[in-house]
Amino acid sequence: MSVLQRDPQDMLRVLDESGEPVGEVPDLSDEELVDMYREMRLARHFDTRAVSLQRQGRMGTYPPLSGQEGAQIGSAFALDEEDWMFPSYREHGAALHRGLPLKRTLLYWMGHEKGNAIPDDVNIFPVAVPIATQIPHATGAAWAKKLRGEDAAVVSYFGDGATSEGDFHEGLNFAGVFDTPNVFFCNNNQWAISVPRERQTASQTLAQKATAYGFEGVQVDGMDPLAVYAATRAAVEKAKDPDEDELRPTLIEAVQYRFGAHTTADDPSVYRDDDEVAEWRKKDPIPRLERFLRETGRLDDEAVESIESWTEERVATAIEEAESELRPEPEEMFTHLYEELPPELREQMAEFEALYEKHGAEAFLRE
Ligand SMILES: Cc1ncc(C[n+]2csc(CCOP(=O)(O)OP(=O)(O)O)c2C)c(N)n1
Ligand SMILES: [Mg+2]
Repeated sequence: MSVLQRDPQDMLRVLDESGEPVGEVPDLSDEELVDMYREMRLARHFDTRAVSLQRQGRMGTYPPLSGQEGAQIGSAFALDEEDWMFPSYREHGAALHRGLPLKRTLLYWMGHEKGNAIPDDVNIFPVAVPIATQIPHATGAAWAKKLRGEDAAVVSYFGDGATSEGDFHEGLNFAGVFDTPNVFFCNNNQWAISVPRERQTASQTLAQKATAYGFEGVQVDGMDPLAVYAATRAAVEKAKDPDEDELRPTLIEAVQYRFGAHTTADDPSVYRDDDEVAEWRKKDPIPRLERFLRETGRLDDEAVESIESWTEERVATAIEEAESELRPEPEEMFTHLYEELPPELREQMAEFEALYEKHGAEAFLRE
């Protein structure tokens, strides 16, 4: 029986908090399992460095992902080459697995348009900052895949807060009716900035919302990368090759926690207790997978050390590359949205140019 065929309130688990298997370990090679760990370590290290760059004034703003590596890397691992990813603004780890260079992610958060230029061979849509807007986009893209007879699944990522938006309902409802190859991946990290999960919905789970749209919804331990992989893999396979009595879409609710602030512009200590954070830190996906890999003889001190130096080097190189790009000119903020600027933006640009001429570059560019 598929791991998706379960009560949406019965959370799927593979590893417990100490890394002991409590469910069926998915069929991944030793190398793949170690790579999963390696990428989670890379995402964590990237995150730590990115927050510190922002604090040093070297980056505009940044949404941290620490705590969410299991959900991001575990799910991204489950995609095939031809599949597509529609991210929110926090999916740096998932995007990294898909082949988006770290340098691009850094440039994006440094306010550089080049950060938005996704390489042609990387099947990822640009970051969506407006909450839930990527969900109907993903449904549309999946519908297009189906109409063209292309065998690909479309995974969209969004938060618990996004489930309160109309776009969430519209995207999932349409997907059910048109039976599109979508995987709706909800990162329930317990908070939408300062709004707790309980204030989003009176439903017991977010996964159960799928029942109303007519397809499967599964709750998974989002800090257990192997459970996340198992659920996402089953959903991706079903999206492309459903049984006769199955609908293609799935809603996955990955239950997890963000250890850090919502973004570097947020101070979580004003709305949540340190005790809560400490409780969730015990579920940290990285030591959990590490213990499992060590216990099963797939990882040792030497391998961990080499992974650590590899992550440090890769992140340092990406930072160097991103910082060596020329800073964008301020008027570039007008130049990339439209082929032809609409009149009100033309006016704003002219106004900006006049101010720039009057006050000079120093007034606009901080060094
Ligand atoms: C349409 C829209 N409304 C409000 C905002 C402001 N905003 C940015 S992030 C956020 C909270 C989103 O929470 P959630 O969906 O749980 O995602 P998380 O940040 O926790 O990953 C809000 C309200 C926005 N970006 N877009
Ligand atoms: Mg959230």
